[in-house]
Amino acid sequence: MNQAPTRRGILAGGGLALAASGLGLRPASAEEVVQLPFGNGERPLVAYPGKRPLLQMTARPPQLETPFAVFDHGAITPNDAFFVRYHLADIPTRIDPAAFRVEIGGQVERPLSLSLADLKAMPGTEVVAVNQCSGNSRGFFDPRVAGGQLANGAMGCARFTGVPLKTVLDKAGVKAGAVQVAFEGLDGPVLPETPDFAKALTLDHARDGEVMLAWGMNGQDLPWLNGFPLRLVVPGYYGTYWVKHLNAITVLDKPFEGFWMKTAYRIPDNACGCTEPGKAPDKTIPIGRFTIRSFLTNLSDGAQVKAGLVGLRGIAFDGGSGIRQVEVSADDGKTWRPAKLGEDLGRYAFRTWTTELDVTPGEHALRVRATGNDGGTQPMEPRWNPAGYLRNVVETTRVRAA
Ligand SMILES: Nc1nc2c(c(=O)[nH]1)N[C@H]1C(S)=C(S)[C@@H](COP(=O)(O)O)O[C@H]1N2
Ligand SMILES: [Mo]
Repeated sequence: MNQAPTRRGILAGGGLALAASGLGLRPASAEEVVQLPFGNGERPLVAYPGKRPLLQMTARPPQLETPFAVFDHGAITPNDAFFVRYHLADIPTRIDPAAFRVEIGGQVERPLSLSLADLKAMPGTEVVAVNQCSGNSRGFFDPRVAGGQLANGAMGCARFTGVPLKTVLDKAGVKAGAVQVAFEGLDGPVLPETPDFAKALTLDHARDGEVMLAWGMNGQDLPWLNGFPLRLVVPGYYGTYWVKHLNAITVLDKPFEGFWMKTAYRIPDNACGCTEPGKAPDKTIPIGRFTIRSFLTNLSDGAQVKAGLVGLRGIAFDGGSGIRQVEVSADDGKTWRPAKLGEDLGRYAFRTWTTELDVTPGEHALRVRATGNDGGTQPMEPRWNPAGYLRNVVETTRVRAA
């Protein structure tokens, strides 16, 4: 951060400020520490402005994981519980929404500088979509891999309100020969040597009508730490593309070569996106859509339950085909019983599910598996890649019934 942090919520000029006294907020007490189930998994629970206490992975920049129990409360993740991921320590702490502009330039007929009011005057759109960090669940990789050691809380699902990126690109008039669109936000590196965070989509993807510029999340302004006042929403795609505090959109006539596309956020170029554990891939491609996942949310590993009928519930999602089926198994995957799917909030959303299982006294390993409308499903054994991305093994929850 270059500016002195401020405690004032609203500045004299009418701008909003991140009312954090330094992104070095500390946990209120030593009890408020969560132990994630892997090495170096101690996380203080810290409440940042606009957020309930979340698992703090790093303080500068803030990287906060959602406590897993939140996902048991339904398909929508509340704004104050939504995870936070940043790469660069110089995150914006003051933004005047009235003065804010997003610039659309590069290979366009008419470069634009749009205010929030300009965007809100355009025909709007909404989507309920999951945002998940590529490194979600990285802490469970074995052998372990470098990078933020996250459990399963670097994901969330919200209703986003905004305008299709296509509408804005059409207004600017994309020139013939354009191939990609690059996106940048207001945050930046502390050291000039660090590459600024920028991402790109192919022009076809950028114009698919689903990628959107969002200002609203669950009926409110975007939380500060989730990209106030404007962010990119790329349904079905990993969070790395969901650029926050979005203020620059550049249409390109050649593929974007920035560090965060060319070097980082790449997966093995093969069907499983995996390599033999410990091996580097021969060839990589940029990460894209989510793998399909499902979770049991009402029982945690090691839980004690009463023998007999046990209610199970959870969530599932995939990269956008939508969830066709969720099944549970209590016999190491030999037999599966279908769960009942909850309300369909759209093919990019968390899909809730419920079922009951007759549990005899003793130890049980409960497994949950989702299948998408595209036929995709989850592997029984974890797959590995050096960056710790794409994790989607069938999750196992061990319970004891008495
Ligand atoms: N401006 C900006 N946008 C960003 C990032 C960033 O570091 N800076 N990180 C990306 C990554 S990797 C993820 S996973 C998502 C996380 O979104 P959230 O913090 O709103 O949960 O933001 C994306 N957008
Ligand atoms: Mo991410």
